[in-house]
Amino acid sequence: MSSEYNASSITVLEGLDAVRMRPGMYIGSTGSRGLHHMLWEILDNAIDEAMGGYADRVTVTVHPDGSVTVTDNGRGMPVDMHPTLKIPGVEVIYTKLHAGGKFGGGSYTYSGGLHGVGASVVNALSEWVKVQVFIDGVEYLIEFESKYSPSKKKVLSGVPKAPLRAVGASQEKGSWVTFKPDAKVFDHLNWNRDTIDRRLRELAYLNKGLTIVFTDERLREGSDYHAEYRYDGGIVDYVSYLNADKTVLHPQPIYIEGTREGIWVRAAIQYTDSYTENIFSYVNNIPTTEGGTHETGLKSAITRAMNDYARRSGILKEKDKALSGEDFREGITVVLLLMMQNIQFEGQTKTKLGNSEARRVVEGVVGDALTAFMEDKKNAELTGAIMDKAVKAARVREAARRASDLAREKNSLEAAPLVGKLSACTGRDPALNELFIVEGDSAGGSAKQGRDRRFQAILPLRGKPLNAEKKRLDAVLANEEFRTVITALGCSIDENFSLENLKYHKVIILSDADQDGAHIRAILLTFFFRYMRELVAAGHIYIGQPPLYQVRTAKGVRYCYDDAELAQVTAKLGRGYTLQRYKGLGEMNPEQLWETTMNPNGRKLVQVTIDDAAEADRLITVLMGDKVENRRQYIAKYADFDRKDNFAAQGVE
Ligand code: 1YM
Repeated sequence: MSSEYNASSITVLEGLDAVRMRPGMYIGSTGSRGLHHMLWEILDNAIDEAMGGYADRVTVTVHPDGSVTVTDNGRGMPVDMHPTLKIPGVEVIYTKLHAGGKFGGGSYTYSGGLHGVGASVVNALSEWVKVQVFIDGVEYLIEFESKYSPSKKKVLSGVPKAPLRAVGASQEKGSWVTFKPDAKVFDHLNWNRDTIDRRLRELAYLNKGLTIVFTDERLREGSDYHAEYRYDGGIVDYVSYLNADKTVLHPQPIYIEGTREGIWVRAAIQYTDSYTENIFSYVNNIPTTEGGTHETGLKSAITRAMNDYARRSGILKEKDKALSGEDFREGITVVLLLMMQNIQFEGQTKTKLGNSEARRVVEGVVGDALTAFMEDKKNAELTGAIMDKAVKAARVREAARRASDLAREKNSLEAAPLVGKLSACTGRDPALNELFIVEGDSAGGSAKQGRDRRFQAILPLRGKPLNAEKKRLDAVLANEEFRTVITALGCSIDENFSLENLKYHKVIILSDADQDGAHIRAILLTFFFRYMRELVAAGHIYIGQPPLYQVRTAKGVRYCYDDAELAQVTAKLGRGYTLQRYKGLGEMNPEQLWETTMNPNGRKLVQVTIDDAAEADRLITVLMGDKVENRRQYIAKYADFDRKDNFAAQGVE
């Protein structure tokens, strides 16, 4: 961060028209995701300023008209003239595509920039942008707008309304940016408070000591939503937060920090008494949901350092086999954060780190730190507890393997017969095929008769599957209901999971609209999340929405999917209708079930996505874990919990 900025260090590539022509290429979509990317771009610049050590406070304010203000209290964007363009630095940043010290290297050593497209793209796709810069007691202002030019017969985007000017004296310092995304570009301007809130909290955890303030002014006057995040413990606080509803083996997470080959590594690790492993990794503040080289390095480090220790200390005798990585990761929660240049993303959703040097560096930093930690007499008790847990995990795993030959079983499940359970479809294209997992035999029967057998397969669940949250893999595999699901899907589970072998690209959970149905749905989601997370991440899991009511009149029938719709429909009809409330799927005959719930033309499906794996994990722990009191409180707080769960629900059909 030592290199001096001046306007000449900004490299200039091209103008803004290209962005208007193809917004999707620059921000991914013009839907909700693209809209929020606009905010992340501006926010990135503010966070970068804080990461450089120049700012300690960032604010985000959503206004009622759909505009958003982002501020930081840093150095302020450059206002001096660019030597060749002869316009102020701030104007270059907002009007020239790819302008920014970010791309020249040098000043922005660790710039995240998920999309790297920057402020100019936001300007190009906004109706207007207002930039205020506060430097040395002076406030500077420049405003941009996009508007139709009759002479050029096109929209000119992001044009300065007037040259940058000093508007007066001010005690502030830093940069303030207000922008209103163009309603002609975006499908809507509905900012999602939860999405913003979660991202800001996450950023506060990742940037120790930074204060992030969020205000949503869209509520009634005088009742703005207000949140303030600041974590002086950084990712250590983050891990404690993630484990708040679990029973931990040690109160204080293990903290590791180090820099090698220009890559900065931080990790916080804490063991719980659960059986699942949870690793949340980030590179330059960007979540790497699909993992990648840094996670591989982390895992190798843990396995190697802990096995070495087990040997040295005599826990493992000469004749003993080394413990497996899984054994050392049972019950672990890790937050791993890297800062590095030239990040390469791979994978289905481009959230998998590909840089090979990251693996080497993380393995080195974490391995050395863990070894030192375990050798330290102060940590003898915890080290012993970790070793005990791993040895126990290995023993259980070994016993299970011997009893049922687990490893082979995981693979052979695909071939196991499903006679009498699955009603397969005739089509052979997984991309078109749908699997309905249906609660109960009677509903299963209706679904089987009502379906379009060319692409719809039916799998009725007889009993309640067990709660995967409280069980190890061997118990999950021993469960009849889960075995059928795994066999039907064909993609195996856990370490053996392979998305390519998935036989149905839509997996639709269909359960009754009652407590039991909600429970079965939660159990299935927990299972998918714990053992087939990629399936959820790739958007293959859906929740079917059967109607709650049938309203019959002389003219025909209407189905209503919730109470609000029912109220609307009956209000319109006045009198002269009969109302039937469906208590379960089983009450519908095959034709009705097809018409209301299965027919792709007209049915409602809710797609289950993981926007935020860390938050989803915390929620599953609360809802499916052991701490009954926390669950009670949570449910009391969010009465419609199964809609608010952190699998973001998106209506798609
Ligand atoms: C609310 C958004 O953009 N803050 C911000 C941006 C910059 C600077 C400071 C900055 C950076 C540097 C030097 C440097 C940017 N500068 C550039 C560019 N907040 C917000 N605060 N002086 C000021 O990197 O050396 C791009 S962003 F291009 F000038 F380097």
